[in-house]
Amino acid sequence: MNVQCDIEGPVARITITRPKALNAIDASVLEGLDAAVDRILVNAGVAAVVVTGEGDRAFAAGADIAAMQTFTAIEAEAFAARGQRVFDRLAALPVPVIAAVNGFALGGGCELAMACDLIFASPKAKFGQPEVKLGVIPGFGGTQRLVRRVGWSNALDLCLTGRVIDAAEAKAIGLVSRIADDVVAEATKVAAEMAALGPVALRLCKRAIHEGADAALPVALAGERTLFGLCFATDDQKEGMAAFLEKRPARFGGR
Ligand code: CO8
Repeated sequence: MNVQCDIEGPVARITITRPKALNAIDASVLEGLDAAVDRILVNAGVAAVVVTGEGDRAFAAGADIAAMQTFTAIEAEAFAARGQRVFDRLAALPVPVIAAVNGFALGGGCELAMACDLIFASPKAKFGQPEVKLGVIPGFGGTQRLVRRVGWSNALDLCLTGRVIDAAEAKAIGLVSRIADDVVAEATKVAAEMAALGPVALRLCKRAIHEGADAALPVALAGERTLFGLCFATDDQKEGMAAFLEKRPARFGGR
């Protein structure tokens, strides 16, 4: 399926394994990503996820151009729908998801990274939505997720020119959270650190941000306070606050 999913303790790692094609996303990669999401969803022990691409050249250099070349309009729309559905499922995982971008994240690769909560990049990572250079537009959510991440000016600049930016510029415009030499190791370390935090709070915090992002502010704030209240029905809240007041590390049970 060209995707590997390794679960080690509380951290799951999803890796696209088509390095010779710069991890280009074809139907088998979408199927593999979908299956990885399924595995993670049924494993209650997973508290954080890292997504990356095999090798040192690419996270994913886009949707597979050779596979798309002869699509009819109907087939293209169906492939975009399939990709959007898989990326939506990844984005909707209840636990934090970190993209570890070790090289090219172009087109569908950039869209995959944006379906993750956080994007970490190696110094040589490259980002872009170069679809217009191929006579098409982003189809796996790029026109919508990019504008939400980096605003109108930056999103239009990138999508309408197709230009490719480096990790430093991606960080400057807010697409990338952190730059690290060994980006997979850094993402795995941060994922493990997150996993040691209150697992219920992590899930509720992600939910508050995701569900509020596209809602009107009063609705989003109502959602936030409901979820805040819900925290007080958990053992983790009792343990977290007691541990602070007793000046000891918290031992969260995830309940
Ligand atoms: N699709 C298929 N194969 C690819 C892709 C790709 N996106 N990117 C690279 N490859 C392959 C190359 O064909 C090459 O294969 P081979 O060795 O058999 O010739 C191999 O990977 C290595 O690539 P290069 O030799 O080109 O490596 P370079 O270092 O010279 O260049 C680049 C690296 C700059 C990343 C270059 O490969 C490139 O420009 N790739 C295409 C980038 C791109 O345009 N991506 C956007 C694709 S469109 C898209 O993602 C739309 C998403 C929405 C889809 C909606 C569904 C309808």
